[in-house]
Amino acid sequence: SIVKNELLKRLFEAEGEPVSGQEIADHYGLSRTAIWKYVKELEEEGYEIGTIRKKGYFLIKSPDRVNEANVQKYLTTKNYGKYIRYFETCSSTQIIAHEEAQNGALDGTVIISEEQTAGKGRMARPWSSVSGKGIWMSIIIRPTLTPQQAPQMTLVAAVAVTRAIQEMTGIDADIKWPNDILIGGKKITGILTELQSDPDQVKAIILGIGMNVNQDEEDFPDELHAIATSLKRVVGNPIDRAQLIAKILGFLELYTEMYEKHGFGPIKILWEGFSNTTGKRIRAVMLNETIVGTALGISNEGVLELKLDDGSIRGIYSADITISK
Ligand code: BTX
Repeated sequence: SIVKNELLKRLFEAEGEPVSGQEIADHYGLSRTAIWKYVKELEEEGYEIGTIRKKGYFLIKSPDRVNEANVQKYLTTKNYGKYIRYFETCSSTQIIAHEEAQNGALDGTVIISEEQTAGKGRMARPWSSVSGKGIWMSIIIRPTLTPQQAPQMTLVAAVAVTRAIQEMTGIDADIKWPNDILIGGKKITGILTELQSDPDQVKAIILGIGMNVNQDEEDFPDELHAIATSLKRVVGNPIDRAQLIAKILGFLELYTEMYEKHGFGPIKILWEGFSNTTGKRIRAVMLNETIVGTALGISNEGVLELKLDDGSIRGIYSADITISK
């Protein structure tokens, strides 16, 4: 409810100082008991709230949740994250975001869930999304782009996520073309870019970001032990997911705007600085064939350029790549 959000906002802003329940009650024409009921609701959601007689309520501790209030208190964006739909659990934030986009959701609307029961990667592969440990979110972006420019949004997002990890932890992650972010060779983040489009203009990009943040080893299914890791396992201590989400949204808004205004050039430079792909020997598995070559880099269109052993150069639009030493 609006009043509950306002109460929470004031509690955050007061940073532990008391907030007058009476004042909020007066402002919304409610009774003090109504405000007290919202306090009780917040306590049920895991907030610890203290009371000082005649002065009001103060915030002791907020729960480790990536809900609207916890994320928004860190936001510095213009649009991204102004509207957040939050779920304790859902099938896939991508599915919900597609529906919301169809129903007219605004640019920068974000769907976040503590858990996904049917998280998905590319080509309907499953994405492991255990409760309360990761960032499972989909952002609805309405950029002025043609459908041909949309795949580059994966690279824009990869740069944004990598910058956010860098700011939050001091660690430089590697981007593996096109959509993986790795630390020490293990996957920290996957990005899934989907489209709603007219023939010549993108209507919405549904950008799915799945980030392993606070999982311990036993939180991953067996088949991922060799290939996945979390920020907590790398850094050694838990990370504030809400703050990290706000940072990702900040960089994403910045770089999306940069891409719209100045084209792919500036993004390409940033991307190449983080890429672990350029110069490496690559095996690219595509739907109908597998080719091997040396990665020259990405083109101005975001296409991966491979130099094959016969000297010819091939542009790869979409593939799963493995990198040899
Ligand atoms: P991808 O197809 O590149 O990678 C999927 C592969 O990654 C899986 O086949 C599996 O081997 C591996 N994998 C699965 N879960 C994890 C994990 N938690 N950590 C590391 N590796 C894993 C990547 O697709 C794109 C993933 C996007 C996920 C987000 S979460 C929010 C949004 N909602 C949704 O359903 N998907 C996106």
